[in-house]
Amino acid sequence: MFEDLSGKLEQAFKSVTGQARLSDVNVAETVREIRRALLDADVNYDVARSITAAVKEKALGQGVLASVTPGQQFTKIVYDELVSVLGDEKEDIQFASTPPTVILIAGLQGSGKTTFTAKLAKFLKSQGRNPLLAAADVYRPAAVDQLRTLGDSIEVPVYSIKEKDAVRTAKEALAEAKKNAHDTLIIDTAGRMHVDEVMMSEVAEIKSVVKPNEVLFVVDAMTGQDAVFTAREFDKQIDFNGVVLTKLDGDTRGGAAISIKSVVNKPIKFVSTGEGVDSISAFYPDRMAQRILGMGDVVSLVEKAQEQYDEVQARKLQAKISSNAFNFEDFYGQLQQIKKMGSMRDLIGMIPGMSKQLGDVEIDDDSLKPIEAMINSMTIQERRNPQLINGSRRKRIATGSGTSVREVNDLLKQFNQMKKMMKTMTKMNKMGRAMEGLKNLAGRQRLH
Ligand SMILES: Nc1nc2c(ncn2[C@@H]2O[C@H](COP(=O)(O)OP(=O)(O)OP(=O)(O)O)[C@@H](O)[C@H]2O)c(=O)[nH]1
Ligand SMILES: [Mg+2]
Repeated sequence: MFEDLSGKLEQAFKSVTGQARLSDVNVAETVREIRRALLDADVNYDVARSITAAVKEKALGQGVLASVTPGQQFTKIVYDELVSVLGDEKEDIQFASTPPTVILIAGLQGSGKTTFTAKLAKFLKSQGRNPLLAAADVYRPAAVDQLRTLGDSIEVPVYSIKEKDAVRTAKEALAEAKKNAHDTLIIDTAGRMHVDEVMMSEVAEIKSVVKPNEVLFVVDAMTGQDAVFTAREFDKQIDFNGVVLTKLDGDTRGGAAISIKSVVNKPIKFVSTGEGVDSISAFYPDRMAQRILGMGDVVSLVEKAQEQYDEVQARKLQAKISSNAFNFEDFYGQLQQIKKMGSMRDLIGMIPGMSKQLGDVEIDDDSLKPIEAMINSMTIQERRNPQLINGSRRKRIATGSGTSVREVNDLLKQFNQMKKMMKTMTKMNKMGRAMEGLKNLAGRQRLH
């Protein structure tokens, strides 16, 4: 699904991945690439523009999250924007408080209405409902048979009449549903090649007669911008409640899926991904956005980092590092920060490719414990002013923390090295560097 779009977006994020931080220049370039990718995918022009404008604003307005790359941060910003454009929350069918719930299915010819009618019936049946189908497509001779065959295969009854009267079929089917205690009636209607008067007036008449709880507009996602145009015309006249996107299994570029909610302001409720009666699923904006971006766990990684991120603290830290005032108190704060994010291995493992790179290197949270213990055994003055820590103080700290003087010596030595390194690495991702220093430290501590 949407391979082409996913590939192009990934390419766009790659261009910022190598950068140490988000700047005006690389944001503008990446945003341009994202817009191009969206337009190539046949996303509505205004929708593409509003997505990229929002992405740009957020990217420039956000502080750099210390523990993720700019590329990952960018992916998350685009993800949030896509989720919002796709509708934020999953939207359900509105069921009637007094049954039966009436669902009217409408759309252009060949969009997948009849197939969807059966799919929805099966879907609702599996949730314990007892549906009846109405064959209100009375024009195409084979239409009623098609629905009957589908109904038989899922063991759901189909109501039809001999006369070619769609409105009467719907009306009688409703009476039948009430009589036989069906809690759901799904009405399949005829499609036309184009949105025209005859079609509209018939659907409108059925709507006024049976007063459906839900009018679903079925649209073939393969038709791109045409689908969005049809939906808008349809909505003006029929005022539907939700959209069903079909044929998402095909070679669709994604434009209709991404544009339709913004243009029509009606939620996508279901998607259909195949010809079989089981190929139906409720529509989840977040899952769809994740699929479009093909981005694995980057979202949760950035979310975690964001949760813990405190811009003010990060700035303070940066200032301390550059003025060489970074001390054990700051270091301890960083340790706690890392601990809050979960285990180091979890955190690093979420970065694509990193788990493999780490290979057999053990990053053991336990290895941080002696370091913490040693810092805990320092007085506040010692933490703020590590050069105070002379021989006798080292001995006291070792005893207090259950470590050896040698370990305390190592910690102090490595802390000084790390401090120097952090200072020189101003161009690099600061927290990432700090973590690396910590990793070395943790690794060496374990050797003792
Ligand atoms: N690949 C794929 N094919 C689908 C999907 N939904 C429907 N189809 C196929 O599309 C064709 C048209 O489906 P129908 O359900 O008959 O469409 P319709 O809107 O009822 O068509 P009319 O009644 O003629 O207007 C059929 O061959 C279906 O099998 C889908 O999600 N994926
Ligand atoms: Mg049909």
